[in-house]
Amino acid sequence: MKLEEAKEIVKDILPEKRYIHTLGVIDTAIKLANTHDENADKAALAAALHDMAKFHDKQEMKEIILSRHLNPELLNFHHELWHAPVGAVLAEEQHGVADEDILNAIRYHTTGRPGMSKLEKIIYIADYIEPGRTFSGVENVRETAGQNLDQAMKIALKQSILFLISKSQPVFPDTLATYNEYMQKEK
Ligand code: DGI
Ligand code: FE
Ligand code: FE
Repeated sequence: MKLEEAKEIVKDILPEKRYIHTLGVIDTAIKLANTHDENADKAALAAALHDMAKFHDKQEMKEIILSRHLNPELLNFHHELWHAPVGAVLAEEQHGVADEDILNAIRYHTTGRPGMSKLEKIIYIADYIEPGRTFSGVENVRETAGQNLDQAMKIALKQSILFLISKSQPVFPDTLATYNEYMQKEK
């Protein structure tokens, strides 16, 4: 699929604010890909589609999680987490995206996972730092992302988990496992 085609698809299904966020993620992902020797076309396509299921019907998402045998643990957590793995299913099944790295970048953009590829890290970070993000701490990750993706992941994961804890929210196991991986290896 071409980037322009992906943009048309999400422009139709996302509210304007979310579409503008998506454009910010595309732009940021292309820049990070160029800086860190990743394929910028793949980064742009993954970014364009990353939130495609963000407003998908909750019941339909539940059915997709069950019927495609996705991690059943998802259903014990907030439905906000479902749009990432469900988005990967829709990208593959409805739009013919076959590149496993692109699908994984969509699938794990919210929680991360241990052993993330460079593309997965780029989408995770681009989602976190795109120009529309203004929360406190975003600058820490913006400043670092151009130099060192792993360092940026470390900061983003730590801040995300602290944010969830400050809201007394449960933390999904993949998010904790990713955090642990980054804090255990010397990066
Ligand atoms: O879809 P976006 O808003 O662009 O960003 P995202 O895909 O990173 O989703 C962020 C939302 O997901 C935010 O509301 C916090 C929530 N979230 C992320 N990780 C976890 C989580 N919520 C819970 N309960 N547990 C998590 O581990
Ligand atoms: Fe998302
Ligand atoms: Fe997003």
